[in-house]
Amino acid sequence: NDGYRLWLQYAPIEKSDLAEGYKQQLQQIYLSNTSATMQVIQDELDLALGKMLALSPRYSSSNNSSTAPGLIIASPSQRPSLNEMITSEEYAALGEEGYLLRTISNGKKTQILITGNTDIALLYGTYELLRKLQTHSSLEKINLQSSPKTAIRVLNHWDNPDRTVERGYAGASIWDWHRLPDYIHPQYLDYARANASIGINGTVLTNVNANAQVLTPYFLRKVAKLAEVFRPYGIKVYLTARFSAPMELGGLSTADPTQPEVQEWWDNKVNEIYEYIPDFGGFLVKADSEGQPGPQNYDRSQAQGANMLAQALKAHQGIVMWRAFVYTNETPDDRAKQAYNEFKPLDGDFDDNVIVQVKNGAIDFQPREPFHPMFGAMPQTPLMMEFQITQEYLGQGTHLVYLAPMYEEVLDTDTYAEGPGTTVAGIIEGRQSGSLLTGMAGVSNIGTDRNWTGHLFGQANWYAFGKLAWDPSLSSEEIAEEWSQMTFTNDPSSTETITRIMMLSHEAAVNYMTPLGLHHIMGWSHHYGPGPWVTDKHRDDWTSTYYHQADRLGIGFDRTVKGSNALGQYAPEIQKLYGNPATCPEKYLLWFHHLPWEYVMPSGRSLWEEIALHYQKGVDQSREMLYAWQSLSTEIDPARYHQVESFLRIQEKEAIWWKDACLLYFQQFSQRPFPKEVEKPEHSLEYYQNYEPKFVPGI
Ligand code: BDP
Repeated sequence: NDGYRLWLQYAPIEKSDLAEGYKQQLQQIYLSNTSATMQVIQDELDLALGKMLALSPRYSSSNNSSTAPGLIIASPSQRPSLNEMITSEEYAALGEEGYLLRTISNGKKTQILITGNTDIALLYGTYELLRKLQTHSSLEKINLQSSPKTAIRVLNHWDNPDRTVERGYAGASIWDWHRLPDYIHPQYLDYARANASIGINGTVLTNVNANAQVLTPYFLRKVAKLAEVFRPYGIKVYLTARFSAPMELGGLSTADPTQPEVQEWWDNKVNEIYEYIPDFGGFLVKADSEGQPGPQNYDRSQAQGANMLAQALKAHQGIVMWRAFVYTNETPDDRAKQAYNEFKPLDGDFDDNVIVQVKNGAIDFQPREPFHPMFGAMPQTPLMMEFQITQEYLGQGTHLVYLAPMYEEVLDTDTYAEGPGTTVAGIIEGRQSGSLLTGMAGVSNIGTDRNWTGHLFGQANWYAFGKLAWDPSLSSEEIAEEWSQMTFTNDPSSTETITRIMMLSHEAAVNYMTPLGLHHIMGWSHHYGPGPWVTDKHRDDWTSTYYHQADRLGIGFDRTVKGSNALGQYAPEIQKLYGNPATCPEKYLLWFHHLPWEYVMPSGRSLWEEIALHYQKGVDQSREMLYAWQSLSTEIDPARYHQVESFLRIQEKEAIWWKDACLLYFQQFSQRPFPKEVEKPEHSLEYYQNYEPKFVPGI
């Protein structure tokens, strides 16, 4: 088992009574095979039931068949009698993508009903039923209705036309542009199945650092083919739009959004795209950021830039996802404040089909960040969440770090924007803006590696992202349990162990990388491994010293009123709570405060000691993860067991590397000994500074 089948393993169900019950229930299925999506449903059932139960179900779409089906998969238009069972209110509440899964009885026989308003809803419901089988759940008395809480649930591929993947750690891009549109790699279909199984309904095929070439007919033909493959699975394609494309492709002398010829160029380009792809989703745009062109080049606002594209897309129901990751080179006092300062004054200025895509935190996908202050600050603008699934700052393709607890932490945080209870999740669900345009984006961790994500547990991050995009209130622990059952085994004790490893992993990584609110102290450029000494680069805000500010007196970035006052961008309740080191959650302490080394922590220990002990704890936790996994050596198939085991050994080694490098570096300033619990560094600081890799493959 090389992991290719992801969470859709469909392992044979060995408990005979359970399997027998499922078989009885599922041998006769009502399904009217009238569309490509219904065919997908039937194919998936054939595959899954064949593998799990050695069952070839019989399908019928006759409403008066003599044997009553044990499973009915139908919308009311396919089976009008459903209207007698399910009220029109219930159907209305499901919306376009929601499904209802219910155990019903027709007098003599128990039946399972999967219904919804569209074929895609039925597909989602089918995957839910298969999940129940995969987790060996009872089919008696099911009664669940589920509708997505966000509308746009997209993967952002940072994939380039030459098949390199920016910050990709799992091989090359899965888009084989060269052979498209004539060759459909089977992986595209499995990609679509995997995404549909977790409710992902969109994919941005190309890198945010965009290449205008993807908008040329040469590429559009290929994109159209992918769109065709994904359509039956409810997945729309989107592209990144390079702001200067009118100059690069159209030969114009400007890309100024206020110039009619620029608007006209985009209008024509968009019309052309819709000729190739009638249900094209729209554009994702990175502008005025890290060298990307944008409206600032012409002294125009982000809203002017976004609205120009929005206008071109409007007639086709396309949308613009405009990124808030805007920061200029000369960030004067604090990069964390830039996006808010740029966007807040524009609240209400964006067209209806624009949604602003905001990273979870204000810096840049760090191992842990407090929520981005734009959440809650833009009541008249739809905001979508951008999480990074690829682990750029969290051990890349090598460390086991389950990201859902981090996503959950941000989603559950109260912004207090409109009084208590205005959580980040509520904002991205549109409860503040009232807009139906809502969404969540995840920067993809997928590549051509056989197991898709490089590290097998990277699959869990893709899975959890989809689940949380559908319902941001889900528990990361329950998602871990479910994923582990579907991916590895249903054995309760193994599931418990795997879930424990996963739930420990993010905190462990934060401890050995950036404890207590430290951030952006990773290796230069490739971002792998420790680099707290990174300084003197052409941009201050790309160095480590800019962020940790360690000196003889203390450490941390003062974002209170006495410092950059980035804290002033949050609601007064947050300002009060985080503004005082005594009440600021410890996990954000050095994010918001510069404190002396001898500062007394709630534990009674000094800040220095506490930092040192956190690094040690990260190392201890990485060992705990390794040993826990080793206890599963006879439970997991050898190939997957050994890959994860080797990676966990690397993780332990590198946790030590982080601890030693960071502590030796900070010790120069603190001038204090290590607490006795901390293992002695193996080498000198100089060694670590020279050891720093100059290049890490996979970028
Ligand atoms: C940074 C990455 C860079 C991306 C950028 C972004 O290092 O490669 O282009 O984010 O999100 O974290 O645009």
